[in-house]
Amino acid sequence: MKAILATVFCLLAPLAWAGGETPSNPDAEVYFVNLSDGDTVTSPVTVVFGLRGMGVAPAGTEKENTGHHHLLIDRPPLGQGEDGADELAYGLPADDNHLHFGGGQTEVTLELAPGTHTLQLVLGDADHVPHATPIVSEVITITVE
Ligand SMILES: [Cu+2]
Repeated sequence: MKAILATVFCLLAPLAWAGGETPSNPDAEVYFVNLSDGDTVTSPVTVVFGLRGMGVAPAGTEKENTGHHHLLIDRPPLGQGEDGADELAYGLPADDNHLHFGGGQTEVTLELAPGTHTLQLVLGDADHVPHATPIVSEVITITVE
């Protein structure tokens, strides 16, 4: 039984960390256009999403090398945290820490409380699942005055 379980985990683990099933352009990049790690800003904060090497398409669009933006706020980097592996395999939740831009939007203006906040951009496929390989930005920390 132990041997069988070990085999199952060996098969599943690489898949879970590889993202979903939609292939990405592994050279694609998602990035913050107007913010850098360590910036101090005032609320409301406009965040502009940059993407090169792939295209933006609304959620539900099954088109090669496209996806829609997600903004992760104040949570561990994609793939980490309690639900990290599940998010890579099955998709991102939608809540205050996970904003979806399923209309194909490329910027947002946020009300953020004073203090420090982390932000990370993640591209998701038609079903909100990160691609294989996942296209993610660096995690930046900003301070809201
Ligand atoms: Cu989404």
